[in-house]
Amino acid sequence: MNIPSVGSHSFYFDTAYNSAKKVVLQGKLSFMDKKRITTIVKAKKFYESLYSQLTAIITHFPDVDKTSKFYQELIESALSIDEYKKSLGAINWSRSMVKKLYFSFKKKEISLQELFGRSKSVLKQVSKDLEFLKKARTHFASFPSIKNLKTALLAGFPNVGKTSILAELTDSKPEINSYPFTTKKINIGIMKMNSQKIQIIDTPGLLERPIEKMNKIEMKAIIALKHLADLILFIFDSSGMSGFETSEQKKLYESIKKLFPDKKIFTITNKCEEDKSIKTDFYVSCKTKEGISILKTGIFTHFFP
Ligand SMILES: Nc1nc2c(ncn2[C@@H]2O[C@H](COP(=O)(O)OP(=O)(O)OP(=O)(O)O)[C@@H](O)[C@H]2O)c(=O)[nH]1
Ligand SMILES: [Mg+2]
Repeated sequence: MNIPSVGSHSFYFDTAYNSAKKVVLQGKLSFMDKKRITTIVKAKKFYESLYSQLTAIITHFPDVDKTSKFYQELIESALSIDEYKKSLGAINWSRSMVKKLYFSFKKKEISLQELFGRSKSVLKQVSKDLEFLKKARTHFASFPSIKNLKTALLAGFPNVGKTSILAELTDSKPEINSYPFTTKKINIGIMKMNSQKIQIIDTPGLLERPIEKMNKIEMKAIIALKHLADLILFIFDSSGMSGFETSEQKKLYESIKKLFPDKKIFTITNKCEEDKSIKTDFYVSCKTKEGISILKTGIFTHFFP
């Protein structure tokens, strides 16, 4: 999600105030007229600047109720939706207050100095909301941009080679390391074959534990599984290199199957140059490239039979 940066309350005030300060009237006017008109133009500049800055915040942040279920759950996993809605509501309130104050100025109920002063205090009242939105923006920036394509999802214990498989199947160049929990965010790659495209998503290592005990990274994987997957690629590593027993991996597979009873799951043994002792639908090795093209064809045939 592309949201412009959020400033502090004084930043917005200063920007508007400075645009008002720059106003200089030219031409042959009496001293009194010049003073009167300058004041009017300054107020207008100040109001317009502030109003458009606040509008930019309101329009660039996503409306939770209008985003997809996937993004809604991602937002929920990162922050409190109530607080988020309240903060956006507060910015909306400040914008309407600024408008009211400007109208009061136009009706000569308040002076230019009062317009500045009162707008400043309105902004101060929403300073905490601006801070919150600043943090929310950082969360949103880390959200993946999911395309509306047929989607396969990589799942399995940490270190089994999910990200390596993503790199083999797609054009993605993800970070791969020999320790668990490398994937802290969702990686996405596009697999192309016969002019068709399939989106493949790599999730953080899924551990076998109850949903309530999952941390945020694990939650993200589950969220992705629930909303995005048309096919799950469950990766086994029976070589012993991942540090997780095959029996533990089988348990995780069973629990994922139960969690998503209506999803098709391909079981895949990775690191098959080391070991092929368990029965799975596919055997691949990212090291020797064995089985990779058979897997690619299998995925394509599933989506485009
Ligand atoms: N021998 C061998 N090693 C492999 C193979 N595929 C991946 N690896 C290695 O296994 C380690 C883990 O690979 P990753 O792709 O990072 O595993 P991951 O499942 O994405 O791990 P997390 O992101 O932590 O969940 C890396 O050191 C890879 O180089 C393979 O086919 N054979
Ligand atoms: Mg990974």
